Amino acid sequence: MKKILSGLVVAGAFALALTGCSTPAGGGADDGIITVGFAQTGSESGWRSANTDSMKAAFSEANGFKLVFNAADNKPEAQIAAVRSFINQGVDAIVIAPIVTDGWDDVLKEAQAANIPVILEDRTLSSSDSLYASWVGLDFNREGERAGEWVKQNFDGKAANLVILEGTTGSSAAKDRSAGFTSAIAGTDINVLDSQTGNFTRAEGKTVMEGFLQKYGNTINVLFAQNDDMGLGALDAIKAAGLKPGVDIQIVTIDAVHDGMQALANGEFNYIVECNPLLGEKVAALVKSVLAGTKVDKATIVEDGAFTKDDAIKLLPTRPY
Ligand code: GZL
Repeated sequence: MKKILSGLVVAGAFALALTGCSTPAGGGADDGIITVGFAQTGSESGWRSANTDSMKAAFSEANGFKLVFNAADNKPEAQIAAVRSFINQGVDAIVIAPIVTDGWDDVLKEAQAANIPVILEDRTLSSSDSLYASWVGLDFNREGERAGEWVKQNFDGKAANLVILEGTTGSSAAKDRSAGFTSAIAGTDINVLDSQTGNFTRAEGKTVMEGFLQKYGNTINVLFAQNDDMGLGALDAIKAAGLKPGVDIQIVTIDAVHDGMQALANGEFNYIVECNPLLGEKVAALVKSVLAGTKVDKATIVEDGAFTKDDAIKLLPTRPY
């Protein structure tokens, strides 16, 4: 019996070889499952967790995917190594949320040479857009501008002193939010006392804010944190200094994740500009379109809102993240 089975196995393999078992239209292995390598930044913030959850839910087996997930612990070199590993594994498509904008040309060229399409989600990178199929994300410059417009509206003419907690150095989110914010407060009498990266994390936001408070004391009137998590870390430092966040130091942040909206509802934050992390379904649809050879837009921007304390109180019970 064993001999017959082995004969059948050989014949089957031979038949498969004859058919050339080419990849079915729409990409994916012979069974139609699309294997996607996803190079995530890491798990630096509440936003990142919500984004990862959204991506894993969209790239499910039920939706026809096998997801190979890598979180690079906010280390650009580890993220590039993960993409190289996906290429070596022969995945059908690669998705990247680039930690920083630079250093991507070589590995993107390797993916192109391997005929593996790359789709970007969330942040962007500085390589030529001929090296990736499409990007879906947010308008970071507008997010920074909206935060600056709130500061201008509430503090222009008061010679207020402001400090900034910047996101990860070299990331498109930090660079573009800084550019938008700076353009919005141009021409006002607001003094930017200092601006330093807190790397989008609570811990580093707290440490940098402690340094600002030691240096400038209670002359600080306003904090612009480029994400909720750094703002939440700064709350600890502000309270430890005997100051009342939201009153002694007014705080504007970006993201609008649950804990940030809770701080806003509590009056510890004063304004939040949203940055929508729920990109998974859009990215999954893009991957399927690209593999099916359908023409796709090079860039898709997802709309953001902006919230006051009253908005947060009303929205918190039903917010999906
Ligand atoms: C923005 C995203 C940023 C968030 C941070 O789209 O890249 O990275 O604002 C996250 O919370 O860490």
